[in-house]
Amino acid sequence: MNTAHPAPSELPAWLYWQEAAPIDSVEAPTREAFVERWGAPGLPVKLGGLTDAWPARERWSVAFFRREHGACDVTVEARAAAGGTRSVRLADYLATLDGPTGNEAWYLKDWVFREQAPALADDYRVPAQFPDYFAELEPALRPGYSWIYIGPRDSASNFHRDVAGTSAWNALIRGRKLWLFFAPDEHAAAYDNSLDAFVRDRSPDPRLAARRPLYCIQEPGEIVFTPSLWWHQVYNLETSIAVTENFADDCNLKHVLRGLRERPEGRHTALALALLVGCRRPRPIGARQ
Ligand SMILES: O=C(O)CCC(=O)C(=O)O
Repeated sequence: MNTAHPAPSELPAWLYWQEAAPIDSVEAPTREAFVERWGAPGLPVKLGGLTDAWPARERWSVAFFRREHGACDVTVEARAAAGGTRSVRLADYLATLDGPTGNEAWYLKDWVFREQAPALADDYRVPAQFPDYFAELEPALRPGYSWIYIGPRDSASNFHRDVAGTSAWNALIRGRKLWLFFAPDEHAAAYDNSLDAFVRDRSPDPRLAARRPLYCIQEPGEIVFTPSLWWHQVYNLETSIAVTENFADDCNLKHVLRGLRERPEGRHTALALALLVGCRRPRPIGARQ
């Protein structure tokens, strides 16, 4: 008699894609190994062992943000598109996190904390796996792609791909997140930001339903790498606090240069980036000085 039971899925039962395939998950690869296996081919991966020494891992909690930064004004967004956005004091928003969830889950996304609370940047270190050309530009030319995300259970990001062809690392400090990734293949041309992979009680849009996304469940301390051009959406399975940065490196440079040039405010940054990288690259022997 066969008594084997299938392992219980770690995916929530309401998710349409119970057969989604997990992304790779590894402990602290070297930069070289990261580039070879995930950075250069442009594949998502979950990385452990990179945040253990960060002060954020100890310090950052809902109570910490309420106490230390509660006076900041922030903009939060409703899960339901019709809900729109509203401006609130951070302390007032944090006080609601244990309240109603579902479609009323307001999400603090893309908080540009470096403007209001720059000291928070001292609580983490950009991992060596993610050297960033933007960090080498003059401050006025850096696009400033560093954000904190705080949201209650059942809050979620929109279906999107990242700004200006950049890639991102996202470190979860508290909570649990479910990520879905849709590859930048021929189907991706039909996607747009109005899609929602996290609908319940009905099938998602046919443009998504026929695909088999990749997924991961991110636990505290883990970093998720999202390569350029991958469509993705993220769902907070528990109240979550995360910090994320989008960057330019040798693996995504051509996408970033194109992406920045398409944005009026990105043209100067694209030029500075091209000059920086051009000066850095070795010239062929015999090239004119
Ligand atoms: O953590 C999240 O909710 C979304 C993160 C994300 O998708 C992003 O930063 O692009």
